[in-house]
Amino acid sequence: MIQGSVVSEVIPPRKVVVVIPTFNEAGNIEAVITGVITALPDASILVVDDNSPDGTADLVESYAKQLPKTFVGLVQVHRRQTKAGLGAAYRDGFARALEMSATICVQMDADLSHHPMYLPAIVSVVDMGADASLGSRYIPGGRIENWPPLRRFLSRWGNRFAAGMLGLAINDATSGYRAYSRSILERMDYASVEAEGYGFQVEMSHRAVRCGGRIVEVPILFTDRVVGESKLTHHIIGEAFGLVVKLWLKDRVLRRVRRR
Ligand SMILES: Nc1nc2c(ncn2[C@@H]2O[C@H](COP(=O)(O)OP(=O)(O)OP(=O)(O)O)[C@@H](O)[C@H]2O)c(=O)[nH]1
Ligand SMILES: [Mg+2]
Repeated sequence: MIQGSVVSEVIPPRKVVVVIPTFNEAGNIEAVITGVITALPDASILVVDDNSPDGTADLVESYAKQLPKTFVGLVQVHRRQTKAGLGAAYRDGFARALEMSATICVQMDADLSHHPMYLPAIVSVVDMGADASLGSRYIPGGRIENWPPLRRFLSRWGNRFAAGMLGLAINDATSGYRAYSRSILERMDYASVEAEGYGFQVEMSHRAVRCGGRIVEVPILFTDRVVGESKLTHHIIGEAFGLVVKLWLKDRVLRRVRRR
């Protein structure tokens, strides 16, 4: 009894906030929310919507009202004025999740490429002491379904390039299915990450590693979206490539300065 009260003073109770950025995901979002609630009934869900013309935000709010009483208040929408990219949505979403007292902050796409059934595994890794866990397509047990050869090639070699250049020892640094502990998010200064799209995931991975974070990869089956449209552009691919080169240069300069 005494031991229990001492522990509860030191360790805050677990609070998981799942941040889901959306732009035109009306065809997917209800299934995603149902999946998250089923997999992690104690989690809060924060949908970060950039004023989707297809009414995704309204749909989430009316869907949340229909949920059983146990889930009242657990599903929230943060409405942003205009489409400003994935990185901006995540920076905003993480800040809100921390305000909501999250001890574990999850990020996942709303297009059903990230199956909610992996949530318990991804979250429990952080619960057990890791600083971050990544849903990984490129470790044993991980797989991709229904991606054309060019997407596979770009993703696989993009990851090899990023990990090799930056010495990340991470197999899937572009994965957008992750969980962070509160403490690593606070240490990483995520608000100053400028990249969007895949670049955002790579830069967050790089910062987590440089902060001395303990990072664990969990195998996932990634399936291509069936409903809605991809927001991937040439600009996002170019940005990620340029970012890796920029971070590599920065690392080299820092190493030289430290050696002096
Ligand atoms: N709030 C917000 N969400 C976005 C924005 N761009 C993309 N998203 C969401 O971010 C998630 C990932 O976007 P996708 O279009 O699936 O892009 P992707 O997964 O990188 O690319 P694909 O593999 O082709 O699907 C989805 O939930 C999108 O709705 C944006 O500008 N703002
Ligand atoms: Mg996607």
